[in-house]
Amino acid sequence: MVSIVPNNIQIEDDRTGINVETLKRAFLDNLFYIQAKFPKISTKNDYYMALAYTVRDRLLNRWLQTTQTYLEKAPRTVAYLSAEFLMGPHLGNNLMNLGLYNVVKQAMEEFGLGLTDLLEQEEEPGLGNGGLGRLAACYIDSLATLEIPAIGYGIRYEYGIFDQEIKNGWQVEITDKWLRYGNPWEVPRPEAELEVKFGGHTENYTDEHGRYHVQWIPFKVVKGVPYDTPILGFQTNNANTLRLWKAEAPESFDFEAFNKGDYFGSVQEKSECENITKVLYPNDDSYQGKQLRLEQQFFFVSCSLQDMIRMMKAQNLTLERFHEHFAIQLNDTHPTIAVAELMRLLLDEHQFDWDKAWNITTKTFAYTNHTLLPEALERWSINMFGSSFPRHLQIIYEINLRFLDEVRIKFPDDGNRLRRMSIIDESGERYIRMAHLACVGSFAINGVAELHSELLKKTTLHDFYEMYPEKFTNVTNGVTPRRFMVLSNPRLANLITKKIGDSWVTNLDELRKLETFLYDSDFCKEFHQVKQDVKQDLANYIRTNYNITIDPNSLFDIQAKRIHEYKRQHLNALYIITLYNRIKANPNLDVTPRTFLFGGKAAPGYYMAKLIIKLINSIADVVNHDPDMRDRLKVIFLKDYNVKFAQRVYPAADLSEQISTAGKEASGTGNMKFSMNGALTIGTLDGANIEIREVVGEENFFLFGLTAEEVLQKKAAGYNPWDYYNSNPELKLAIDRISSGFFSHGDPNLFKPLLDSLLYRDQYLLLADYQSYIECQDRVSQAYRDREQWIRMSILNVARIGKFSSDRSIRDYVQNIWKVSALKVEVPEYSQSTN
Ligand code: HBZ
Repeated sequence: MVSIVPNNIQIEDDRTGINVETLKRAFLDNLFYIQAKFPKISTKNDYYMALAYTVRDRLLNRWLQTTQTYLEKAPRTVAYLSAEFLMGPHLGNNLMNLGLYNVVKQAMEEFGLGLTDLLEQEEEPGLGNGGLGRLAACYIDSLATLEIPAIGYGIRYEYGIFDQEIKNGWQVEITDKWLRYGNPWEVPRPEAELEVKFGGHTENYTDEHGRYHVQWIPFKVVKGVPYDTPILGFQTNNANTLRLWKAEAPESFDFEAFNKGDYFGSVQEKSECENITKVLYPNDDSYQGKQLRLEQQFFFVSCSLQDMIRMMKAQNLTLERFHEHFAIQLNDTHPTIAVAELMRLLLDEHQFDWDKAWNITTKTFAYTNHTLLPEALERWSINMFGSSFPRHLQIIYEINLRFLDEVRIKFPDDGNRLRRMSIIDESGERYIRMAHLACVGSFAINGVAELHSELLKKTTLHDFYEMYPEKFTNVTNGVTPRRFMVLSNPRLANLITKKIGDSWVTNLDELRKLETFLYDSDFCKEFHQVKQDVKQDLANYIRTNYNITIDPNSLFDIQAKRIHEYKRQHLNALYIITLYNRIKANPNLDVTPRTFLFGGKAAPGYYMAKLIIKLINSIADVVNHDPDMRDRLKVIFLKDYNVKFAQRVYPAADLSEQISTAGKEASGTGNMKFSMNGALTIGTLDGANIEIREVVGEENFFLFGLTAEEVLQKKAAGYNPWDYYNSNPELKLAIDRISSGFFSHGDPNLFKPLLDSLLYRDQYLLLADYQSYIECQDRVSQAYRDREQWIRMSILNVARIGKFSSDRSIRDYVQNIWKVSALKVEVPEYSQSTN
């Protein structure tokens, strides 16, 4: 293959060379020519930027070679549509993927700069809320590593998920100005901008052949500008693209006509256009029917579909084969308006007839569901939807009409079924049910863990399962071991590689080989030492940032995830209070010292979640200041839990809290990241916990609580939380401690909403699971005392976790859903010596 690097760039050129001397020269060059600084006046951020550009230069060849290869070969391509990509910092990941980590570290050291310091400087792109957004990030990592042609399409939010501060124990939200100092990893492509229409009305016309057509006359048009970020694979030349869309105002003639003579009005219109991609909605697992959110969804979906059509045209491919060229994955219902938009593009802009367009559309899309929580299912009021997307509303009505005819044929005389399945909810004010549209418009529907996929078929999507059983499948989530082991836990990664070689990084099942060393006392010692060292790192971090000293010999018990009642951080809190009460009652009690660490953001409008944060901080206040607790119990709420910080947290955990009410957590992915790093799990039979327990072995997993089925039975039988409160003295004491004002400076009202919700409703069955949980926690404390046995359980968790690599998940999608093939990219070699 011919090199596309300009031929006046030579081997060891400043932009490509990868030995220490060249890297140093390139770094100073970028500091000078990009940051316009010399060392004496440079800030840490200048150094970070200079290094980022130095690294970026070195990945461009792979990226552009990949683009060229895909353009030439026109392979079947995955388009992963997601309103969220929670990427985390890029620098370390790119260094690792380029194989430049160590040589760059040395180059920086020769300048007296610490690489870890520079890595810390990167402001992470927090373009997601939690699990769903991070899953998208893990998946594009694996797609590149597995050499699958793929594009990630999403939104370039100007403000990502808010930064969290804690003031007086309460969460305070701070705007995330992640672009403030520039983003060296993105390349704007203004030349590839597209137009997206909003509002207005439709008009019918008949063409010269007497064919009937519909035209959408929009109220406004917004420009979508793509910003591209390269996504490197590990140990491969393939580098895929993450293409995020930014909304801008057009300066078109039409647009000005709306604002004739009204300068301020037109500037206001401009900022209204740009509002579309201003900010990420900070809700996870709860839905808010805001028009702007709907507009965000349509905006990025329309840009992405038009982009795909444009690419096919550039490759001289006919749109009749759209579904052969692209497999589009819908990451939850957020991009589901794509079903209607692809229909519109084919019908109205490319003159396909309905049947042909529908055939293409339904062979293109596949839908991943991430939740069973009814409050999270998206539905848009017909009025709101129709006012922004009048043409799409017509198309959805037509899809529904034809769909209900199909249902009628398969299930005659079943009016209730028709009402239940209709894409339009007509039980009161009329709504569009996006999950129904996704099911009808997709050829595949999957849940994200085995239990979740089964429950989907049995409950939320039961009717659709009966209608289209062949569409349903499961793909259990996975996470990338590159970021969450190699990068975040180099000590552990090095130890593993020393024992079994490094092929585990791309073939995680190889970790099984570690089982050979289970009774090798030197290995066990080293393994333990790694954990202790990493815990010491976290302890140092906490001392520096919180001025609290924690003991690395205590059991690090960590619950890190979004705050939600179904995730039951307050059940964990009840156990802490129980331990506190026991020690107060018996100050000489022999307890296993524990450090309870929490991290996670609450949706700003979710009052109960915010109250849970306040409760944890209030308990921490009392516990950490009580001399009776010294060296036995510490509680810390770690603020602003994000990807960067998560990378410090997972490696340091002894115990991973995965304690959601069974049937509520679709999968969980933190559970996998903890386990990969040798934490043992205390968990319910929920989401992927079930599968984790299956592979690591039930003797290496702390199980408690009701099963999903028992939860349903209990509720059906008329669950009464008071029965548990009245019959369990430790539970009663723990709750009474809170309601007495003990943790709230005597104020009995502060936590009343939380306690009332537990005692009068307890939707998530905390009280029912309390006894089982504390008994299980007591078993954990006992087990931790047998150091050697604990280490072996921990090793087994690492050794058997291979299934939960996102590489396995992506292979599942590739084989069972997308039917795409890998396409290896060749890169003409420069001399790649690092010495
Ligand atoms: O998706 C999570 C599930 O709760 C978790 O169990 C699963 O492991 C993970 C990946 O499959 N769901 C989310 O994170 N959901 C959201 O963040 C969300 C964001 C915006 C919404 C709705 C949900 O409008």
